[in-house]
Amino acid sequence: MGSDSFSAESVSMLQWLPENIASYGPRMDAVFSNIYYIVGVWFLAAEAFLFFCIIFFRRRKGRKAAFIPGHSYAAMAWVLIPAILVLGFDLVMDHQQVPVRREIKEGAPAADQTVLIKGKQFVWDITHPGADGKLGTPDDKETMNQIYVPVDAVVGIDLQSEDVIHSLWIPNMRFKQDVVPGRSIHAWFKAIKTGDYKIGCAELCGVGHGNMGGWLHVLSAQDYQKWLKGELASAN
Ligand SMILES: [Cu+2]
Repeated sequence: MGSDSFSAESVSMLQWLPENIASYGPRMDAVFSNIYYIVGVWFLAAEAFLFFCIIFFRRRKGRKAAFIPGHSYAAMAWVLIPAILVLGFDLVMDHQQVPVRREIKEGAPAADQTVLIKGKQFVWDITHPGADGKLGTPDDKETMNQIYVPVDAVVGIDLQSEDVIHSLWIPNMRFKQDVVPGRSIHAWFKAIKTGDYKIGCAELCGVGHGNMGGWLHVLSAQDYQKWLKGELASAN
């Protein structure tokens, strides 16, 4: 990874996205912007052609409607050439997203620590490892809807559901992963900036779906240690 062709900071469309705080974010945003521009150009071309046809082939006095079966190659070309072009652009987009997908979904680096996140109607039940860095020990720290992680650390996320399908969504982290009952799904991220960032549920999971919001708190290494010891004033 790290090829300059993936550098996307200068692309204006990215100003609309929430601020990126993920180590892999620039590569993912580059994929977003490539798709945005390719699809955008095709959208404008298709709409322009549609309006051209509406205006120039409108009903007029003395002009009869024609039935065009489209059996000639010249007629078929109107469909086949755009279809081949679209397929070509599709392959280009696939080619660009494969390494990014591989990095994020398949290439999970060794985690500095792992957080267990359980979705249930209608809260995120979050278990952080304590000072020993391990889950399932007495010093684990549990919270509701509040995730605490140190900055610049690879954080593994184990996702489980106690009832229905939820989806953990952290827009600033470019993170969205379905949470499926009966499965333990492993994901990861690495925050590159401290701060508080919104989390939500992105899968309609019942009447309280809209309440499944919370915060991701990215702390400096010192603040994270303070939080573990219960000394961080603002934290629960
Ligand atoms: Cu939910």
